[in-house]
Amino acid sequence: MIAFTGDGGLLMCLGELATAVDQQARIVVIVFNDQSLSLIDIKQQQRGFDSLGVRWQRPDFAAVMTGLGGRGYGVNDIAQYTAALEEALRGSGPALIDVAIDPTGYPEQLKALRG
Ligand SMILES: Cc1ncc(C[n+]2csc(CCOP(=O)(O)OP(=O)(O)O)c2C)c(N)n1
Repeated sequence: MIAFTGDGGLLMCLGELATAVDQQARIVVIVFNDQSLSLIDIKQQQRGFDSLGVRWQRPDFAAVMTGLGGRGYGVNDIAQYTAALEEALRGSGPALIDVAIDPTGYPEQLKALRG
């Protein structure tokens, strides 16, 4: 099984990674790590509010997963992502791929999608 999540979403249920390791679940968690609750951040900006409580230092989720006893990979580009995904799917037990994402293009993207 492959699960995709944002960093905010993963932080809300981080303990589940420990359960996945405990159960040796066959799951690969892919986290799009943009250091923010972007959806909320964008809504704040659109309404002219200050960006408040929605950005943080980039968590190292690969290190978290490794610390819990699982396999963790940190990636910054497509080549690293592909290699990590292949390795993650080959091994046993849970794995996590922490994908560094730049959120600066989101507002334009959202405007194009939703108008
Ligand atoms: C349990 C729970 N709490 C709060 C929310 C409200 N919420 C919706 S999207 C979101 C931000 C998610 O952030 P992230 O996973 O980093 O995704 P991004 O918006 O950055 O793509 C929040 C807090 C929710 N959906 N579920």
